[in-house]
Amino acid sequence: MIRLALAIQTPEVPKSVPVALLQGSFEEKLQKAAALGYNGVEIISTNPAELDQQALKAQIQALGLEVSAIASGGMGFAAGLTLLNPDPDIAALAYRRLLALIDFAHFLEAEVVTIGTFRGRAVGDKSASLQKLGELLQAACQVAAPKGVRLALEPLNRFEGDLLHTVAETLAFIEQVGHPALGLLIDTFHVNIEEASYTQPYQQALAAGRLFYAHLGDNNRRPPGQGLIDFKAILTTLCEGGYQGWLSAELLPLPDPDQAARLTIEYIRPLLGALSCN
Ligand code: LER
Ligand code: MN
Repeated sequence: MIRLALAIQTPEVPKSVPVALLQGSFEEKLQKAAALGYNGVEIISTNPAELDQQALKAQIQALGLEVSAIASGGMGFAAGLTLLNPDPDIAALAYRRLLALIDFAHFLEAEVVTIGTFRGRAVGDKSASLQKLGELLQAACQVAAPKGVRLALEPLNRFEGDLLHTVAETLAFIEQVGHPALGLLIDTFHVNIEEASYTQPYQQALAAGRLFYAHLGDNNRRPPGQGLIDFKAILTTLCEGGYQGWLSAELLPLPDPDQAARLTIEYIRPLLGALSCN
């Protein structure tokens, strides 16, 4: 079954992440997600060691929610940490935090850790940077896989990254790294900028058995239905391709963080309900 989640940030993240949803304390966010009918939450964290993880897990479970993924989207933006950072001390700290996110995912029984902007930008030669990124992700996958955690690498549009924009090139990179715990996160917002089809990238990733996770946001990064993207076509492709993972709202908090969460589920639930596979 395809399940719905939304991205929320934990209290230790030092800044408001622009694509995190819901207002209030962390517990209030969880309550709102459950009340809106979401199946799970994608947790944006930058330093899980600062959290009372046991209490957080109890709150999540008490509400009947699951954790769809642990997201690294706050690392670069809010904590200044990127895996390819030109400062070796910062890059080393970023890698240690990636391992902490993997442990956090394991603790919360989340199957995925996302890698989007957290990879950072190329330092000098792009192929050398990709080589370095491949080595880091290979090493992280070796830690993650025995814990039942997988890494989902996200193609990013050209304005937010300079490495791996399309699904085809990200898939080729993933195949080259060659670890079964490394796969794709496809975000409709980036697809809309970089791809030539709304559906073919999903078909390609599914056919390769590498679609681990999906982000939802319209072309203007507002909630689905507030822009131009053909979500019915994308959901039909996912369904027909046998996708059994999460769809997670990661989008601008417009018109406000709570309404964006409500508008997303009000639009996507009926589309999902009409699918023969769900
Ligand atoms: C950023 O635009 C994004 O889509 C996040 O998932 C990246 O970390
Ligand atoms: Mn995304």
